[in-house]
Amino acid sequence: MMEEKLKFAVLGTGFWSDFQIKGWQEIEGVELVALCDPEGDKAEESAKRHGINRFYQDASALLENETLDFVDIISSIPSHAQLVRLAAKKGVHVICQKPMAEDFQTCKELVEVCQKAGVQFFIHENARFQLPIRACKDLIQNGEIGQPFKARLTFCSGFPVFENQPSLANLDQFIISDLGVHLLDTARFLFGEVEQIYCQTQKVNPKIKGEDVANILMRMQNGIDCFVEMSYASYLEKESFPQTLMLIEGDTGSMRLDHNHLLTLTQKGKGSSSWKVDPPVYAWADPDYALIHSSIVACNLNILSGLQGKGIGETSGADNLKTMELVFLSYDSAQHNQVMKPKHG
Ligand code: 89Y
Repeated sequence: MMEEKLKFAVLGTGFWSDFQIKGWQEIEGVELVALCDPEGDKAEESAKRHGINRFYQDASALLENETLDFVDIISSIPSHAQLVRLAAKKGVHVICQKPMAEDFQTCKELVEVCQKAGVQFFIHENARFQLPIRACKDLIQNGEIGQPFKARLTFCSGFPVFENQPSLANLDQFIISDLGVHLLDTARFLFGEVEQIYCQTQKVNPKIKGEDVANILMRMQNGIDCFVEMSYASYLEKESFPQTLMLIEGDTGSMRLDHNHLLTLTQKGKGSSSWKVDPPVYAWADPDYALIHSSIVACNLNILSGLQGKGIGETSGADNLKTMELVFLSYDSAQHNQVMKPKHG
């Protein structure tokens, strides 16, 4: 017998939602039934672009009128909390874009609200689903570099992010909450939880509100030292947006993830070998973001398996709380020039 499709609505129809919707349309087992955006004709225009019949300006009206299994919240960061609460109250499962909320207290509250309402809560945190990052995790798990003791994750770019996403320029907290959240989650995915964290930030671009450079040093619970560096003020020989470059060292070897998804494995006594780990490129992807856009599909598939009870959705609200704690501890660390220790890891 054919399985019933899970019906869902998208809340928020800005720049990112087009790709998120296309990502869902790659996947069987779900049906997008309605869209909502409070701003002008945005929901109607998005509905036309994606062939969806029903659109709303008011999320409460949408939740009142539609029979849904879940919502995918792709709206502005300040609106996440209210929309998560609204959907949970209606007994609808929730997927919410990263970063979950503007402060840690609210993140904790949202996880609790969903738990109490008996609805599943996932964060669309897609970086850990990038194929080259998965390939590195496999190499670590297969023992190819022995016991890792040191890692560097680098995302330093001069890509004009504010052209496509102008709202990023107005965030009081910019690069760690928008981008660092991906890198910190990737570090947790690869190396486990964090013992302590120290961060320094800078604002180089005078036209934006928040910080655009952050350097974060973490000691992981298993003893690995992990340095995470990010910048949108870096004009480098090779522009690598939107790739996270990595160097991971273990006691019998190392791996380097380089530009154009080139992975190099070096093993003691055996030398080095390199190969490409290219992600699938979808026709609808923006070429500048193709790597991220392919990870949208992989992330959605994982969340869907969680919603259907077929597998474990890795990026549950409860799991993502640990990533969000690192985001806010990074800001605290930079503000007070202090090493911080997570409580929830
Ligand atoms: O919003 C950000 C994200 O999630 O990936 C890259 C980005 O588009 C700009 O930093």
